Amino acid sequence: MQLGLQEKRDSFPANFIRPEYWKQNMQLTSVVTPFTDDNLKLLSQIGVTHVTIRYPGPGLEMLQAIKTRVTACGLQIAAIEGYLPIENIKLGNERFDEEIAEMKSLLQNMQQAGIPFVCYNFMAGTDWVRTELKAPERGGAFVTGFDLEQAEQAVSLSETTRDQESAPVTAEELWTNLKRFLQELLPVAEACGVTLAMHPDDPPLDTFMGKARIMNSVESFERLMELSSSPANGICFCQGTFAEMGVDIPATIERLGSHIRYVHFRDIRGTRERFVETFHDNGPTDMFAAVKAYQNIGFTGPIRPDHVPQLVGEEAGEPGYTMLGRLHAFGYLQGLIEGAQKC
Ligand code: CS2
Ligand code: MN
Repeated sequence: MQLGLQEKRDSFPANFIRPEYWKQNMQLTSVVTPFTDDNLKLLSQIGVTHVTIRYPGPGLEMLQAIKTRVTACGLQIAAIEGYLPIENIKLGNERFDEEIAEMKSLLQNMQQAGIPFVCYNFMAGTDWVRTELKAPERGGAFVTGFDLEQAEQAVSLSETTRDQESAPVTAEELWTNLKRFLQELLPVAEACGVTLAMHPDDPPLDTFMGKARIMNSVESFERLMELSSSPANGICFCQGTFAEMGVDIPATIERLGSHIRYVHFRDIRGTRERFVETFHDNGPTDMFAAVKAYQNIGFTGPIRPDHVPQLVGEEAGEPGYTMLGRLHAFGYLQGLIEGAQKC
């Protein structure tokens, strides 16, 4: 009997052939936007093995349902990232305990669903912020940008943190709330086999719209690591945000070393006060040296291309989260990983 085209595709095992150099290497993971079966299949076809999902709300059922869809396409869930209910934890207000309880139950559900990483940030009032969503990059592709002088036009690019009430918060208060957050969650995370990976403040300013920012330097990440030696206390090395800090990327990867448990791969041109994002292969950072540094520190965790340019035909997409640029970024990253592995 002759198989039809679709049946032939469906009967072909995902990631059937994995060359030897992938065995002890990083895990390619991706955010999937829009979250469709076609996009899941597309990622699986190009060699991506894991996905990063947004927090889908409380309860195990939704996580299990997403897992079923992801597994059907030959992929695994590496991490939950974004849309976490932790705004009142950051502000340390009367809803602190309620949100801690929701996070503890998330960690338990992640254990049930076999999801090993949760990526969070400690920016109060906003998520990542930009003042420009359509800056021109190579060939007229669109990238996002930031200019502190135009901060009143800033857009927070995450639905959960738009229009938050604007109570000011100091750096000292944020450190206190962070410490309480870690004291509550790290023991549970450890027991559940989940790692918390802190994402830096983007942009890494000292203060923004009346709120202090604390995860804005290499030293503050070292301080975070000193708060607890739990193996569940990890770092999400968002390369683009560290580049905004103006630090040497490969040297910083080596400096933070094994505390880096999750990686966002991306680059920018400029400074933390004024920058634009770039194509992954078109920024000032030596991306080969960065990948080499991840290999030197023995990093085998999930790595994902972070924000990507919006390419022709994708002008209406979610800034930073369209598909075509992501395919290009993965191809480039795969080449760098193989190259770095072999020399
Ligand atoms: C962003 C964020 O820079 C980024 O990675 O796209 O939405 C990110 O997912 C959250 O800030 C992580 O906590
Ligand atoms: Mn990032």
